[in-house]
Amino acid sequence: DDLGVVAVGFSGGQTKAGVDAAPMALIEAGIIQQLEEDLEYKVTYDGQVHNFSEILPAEDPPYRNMKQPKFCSAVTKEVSEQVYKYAKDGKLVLTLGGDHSIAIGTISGTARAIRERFSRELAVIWVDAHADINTPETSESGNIHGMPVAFLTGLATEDRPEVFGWLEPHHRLSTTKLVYIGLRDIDKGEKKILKEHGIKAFSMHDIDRHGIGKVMDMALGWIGRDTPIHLSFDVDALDPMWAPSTGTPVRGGLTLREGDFIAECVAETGSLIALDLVEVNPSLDELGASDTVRAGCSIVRCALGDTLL
Ligand code: DIR
Ligand code: MN
Ligand code: MN
Ligand code: MN
Repeated sequence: DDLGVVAVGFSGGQTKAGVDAAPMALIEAGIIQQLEEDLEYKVTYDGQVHNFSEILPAEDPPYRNMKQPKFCSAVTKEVSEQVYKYAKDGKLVLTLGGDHSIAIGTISGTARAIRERFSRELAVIWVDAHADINTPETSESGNIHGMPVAFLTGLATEDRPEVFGWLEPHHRLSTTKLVYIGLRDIDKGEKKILKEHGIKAFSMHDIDRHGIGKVMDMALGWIGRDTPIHLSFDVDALDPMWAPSTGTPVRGGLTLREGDFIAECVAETGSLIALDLVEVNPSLDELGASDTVRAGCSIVRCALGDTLL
């Protein structure tokens, strides 16, 4: 099978340095080689970790409470084009982040490609401790990595093309095609949005109650068979015991096996068209960095079809 890899060394959606180094750490841990040799993918990768310094705006003051709005917008627009090209080509797309703001690029790219190729709507499985569905107005932090789902679903809109105004209807995702897994730290404004729009979410409480097996049955049942799936996996969904090196760790998360199991279940559907692995930050909790990178590599392998037996 054909796989396109995009390495996005971008940290501007939040304020902690180091998440930009994650793609190189994952690649140095052998992720691409494993996909080629063990899983027999035909990999297309330009060999570069893009840091987008060439499109860093001269000035980028906060706008509608968003930090680095122009830079985030320009980077995600570039990522969107790259992911779109691979997905349009029929390639499965793996994006190595970077912070989670880059999903504005990856998901808008696949949503557009899937519309053009199959006249279908994309489904997204968002695995995260956080819902990342703040609008600029509900956000308490101003960090754009807490807003990607709001922009992707059109709950947040903006006319200025240099601040996400480039997002058009064909880039967007329906709130009915979105499923969350692993939530445990939701802002007040986000809770209201989730409730008002009836968005499907499986929190850690749901996983404790039903078990991860039943939760995956329910999540995939909600999406329905034969729907193209984009899996956006924030490594902070895992408990900090397994993935400590991330910008906003939240205790009480998924075990390593639960994370891999989610990825394995998505792989089993045969409907995965794109995968994001984001928010690994090797410079935080340096002793735990290699564990975090290994956990990330494992999730990628599981989602791309590695099986235990
Ligand atoms: C918080 C944290 N809800 C925010 N979000 C994070 O900044 O909007 N997302 N950490 O991964
Ligand atoms: Mn996230
Ligand atoms: Mn998160
Ligand atoms: Mn919070």
